[in-house]
Amino acid sequence: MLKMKVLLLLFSVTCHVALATYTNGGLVPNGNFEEPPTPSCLDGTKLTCPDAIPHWKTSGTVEYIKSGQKQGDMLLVVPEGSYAVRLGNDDTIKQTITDLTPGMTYSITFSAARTCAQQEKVKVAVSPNSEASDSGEFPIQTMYSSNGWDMYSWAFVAESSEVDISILNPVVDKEDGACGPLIDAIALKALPPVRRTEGNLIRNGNFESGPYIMPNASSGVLVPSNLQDDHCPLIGWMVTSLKAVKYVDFDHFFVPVGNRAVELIAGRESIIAQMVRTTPGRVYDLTFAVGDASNSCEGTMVVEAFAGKESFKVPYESSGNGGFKRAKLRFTATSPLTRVRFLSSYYAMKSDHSGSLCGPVVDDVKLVAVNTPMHKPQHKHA
Ligand SMILES: [Ca+2]
Ligand SMILES: [Ca+2]
Repeated sequence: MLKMKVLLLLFSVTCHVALATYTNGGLVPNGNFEEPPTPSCLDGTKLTCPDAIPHWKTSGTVEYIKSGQKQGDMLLVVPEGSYAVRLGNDDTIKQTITDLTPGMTYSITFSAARTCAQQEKVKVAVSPNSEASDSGEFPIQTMYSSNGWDMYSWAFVAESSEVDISILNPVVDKEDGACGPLIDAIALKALPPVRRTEGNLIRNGNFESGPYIMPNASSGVLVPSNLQDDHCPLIGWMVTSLKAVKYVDFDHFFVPVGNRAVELIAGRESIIAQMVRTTPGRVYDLTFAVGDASNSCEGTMVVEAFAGKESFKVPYESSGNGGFKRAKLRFTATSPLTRVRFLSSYYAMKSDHSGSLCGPVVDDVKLVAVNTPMHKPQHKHA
């Protein structure tokens, strides 16, 4: 009997571990490249075997870069620990991730640093993938953080328990191969569906469900633009603008409510949006918090909130030290689907002379139907 109990306990523990893969997020095996390549597979910094780095497969002339290495006069910055890889033209790194839950959405977070002034791009893809040419593309010529590298995120739905994740450097034009981006700190996080909380028609209005943020990374995570719904790691939301928004955490920033919020870092080019089911003629209140992330982003900021055709400007005076105010937009829905979106009217730059873009923070978004007798839907006779 006791043996049976022990076996059952072991079974449930094993099941729990298998189901809990990446529940709290974390690096993929050797996702930070700190486990070194086989020495015989290194020619200077160049990897000469496709399986030189433990857990990874590489193609092309991927380089293994040590922190402090020089490229001409430039000191190469490694995002995490002491080592990272550099992807030359058309180079790819790939890993097969196991024990994923089919049907579950996962976010990928990775760090990238450009090594030249030219335009650089990084592409992320997963396989199996029933959609053709369904990959994420990340332009990395705009640096948002002041330490020389940024964290990027993307999401995918696992179509199998085993998924190949590839990161590649597509050739934009014939350029210097030594200019390829440095890649480091590749992590995953499971993003289960987020239910609407009672009365609130917005999903994930508090932004608590989003991409993994490395505990020691103080720069926030970029959520790139123009992602299709199933690739946006901010569950429920879309980034519908040309530029990214930044996902910020309580450990390193001021966050109005809970542990996560969104910083609109690129003025009118940084837009988050969500489609909400509404009843035409019915009155709704859109409420939200506007603040600053305590990241030296000072001055007058304005957040514009849109609900369908209605819009509303919320000014916020930032001292750069954190804080927020609440705002409310009351509107009458004119359509069965209302697009709620937020943008920042102005561009802002940090006052720390880093030249980094920054902006207002949006959090705690709620859309609630208002029961006012004055605004009862008007029933028209056909
Ligand atoms: Ca590393
Ligand atoms: Ca929040």
